[in-house]
Amino acid sequence: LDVQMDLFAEIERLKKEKNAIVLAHYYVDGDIQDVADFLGDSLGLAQKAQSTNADMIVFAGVHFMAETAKILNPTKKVVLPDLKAGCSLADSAPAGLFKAFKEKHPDHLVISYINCTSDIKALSDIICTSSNAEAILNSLPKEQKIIFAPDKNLGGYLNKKTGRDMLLWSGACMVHQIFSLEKITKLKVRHPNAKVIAHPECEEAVLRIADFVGSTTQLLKYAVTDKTEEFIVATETGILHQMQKDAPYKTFIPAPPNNGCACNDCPYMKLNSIEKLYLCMEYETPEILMDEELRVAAKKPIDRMLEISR
Ligand code: CIZ
Ligand code: SF4
Repeated sequence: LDVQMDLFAEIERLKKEKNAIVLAHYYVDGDIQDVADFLGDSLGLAQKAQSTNADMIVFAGVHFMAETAKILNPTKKVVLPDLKAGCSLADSAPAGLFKAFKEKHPDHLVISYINCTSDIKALSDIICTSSNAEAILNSLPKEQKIIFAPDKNLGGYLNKKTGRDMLLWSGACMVHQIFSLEKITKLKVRHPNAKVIAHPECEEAVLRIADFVGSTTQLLKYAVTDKTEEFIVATETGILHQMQKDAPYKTFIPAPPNNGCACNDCPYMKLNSIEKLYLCMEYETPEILMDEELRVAAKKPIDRMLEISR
């Protein structure tokens, strides 16, 4: 690539030329967040993908999110800067094993967190995100038997919050799973006025000491509007970019993981770069392509979610 090229200007030119929209998740690099037309968490991005008039959706996030955009927009071209941007949580639910598990519990409704493959979506009755999971559960009768997949931490948190006893698939996210309770506790001692805010994909022990638990968007809103000036943030570090932008005078400290690193990046989200974003817009590849039968089957439970959380 020509190092002199102004990639930001080129991306703006391509957006116009190709009637393309750039959707970015809060976990991608800050410079990509800044060139995006729309920034959001998985629910916000799915809703935006459904309502856009663009011809091409450029998805700076991970594969299951771009796939969700394609499921909702079969006639539009959906491109992802790097097809290797997968997800450890989605990988933790292989379709064959999950299908066998489901068949053992035929009287259960299957609710799956949107962080899963299209094969798992096709095996589900309703999709949810961390923003709307409670509302979706509350729309169902108390005695309804439910399988929740793939995140056991989010599932356990929801069981506790709603008083349900959902059967949990034992998946987890490698990023949220490895926050160190010990290091967060030490950090709290050094910052006695800081509040700990955490995503429900974190382990129960971390959620127990958190002052606030919420989805990516809820954490952002809380951090900006709460009167506290200092926060220890237990989720993917990319979200700090927007927190700092929206509340420049506040202090946001990434919660430390137990792997020796200072902060916690999702290696998949970080495969997105400005260079790859530009290249995928220019050459319209790699593209998300889907088998039509699978797409239709995976769309049904997403539509149910979008209806409930409109
Ligand atoms: O861990 C993720 O990938 C999350 C929390 C996505 C989202 O926006 O809900
Ligand atoms: Fe998947 Fe976790 Fe990365 Fe989110 S942060 S994309 S759940 S691996």
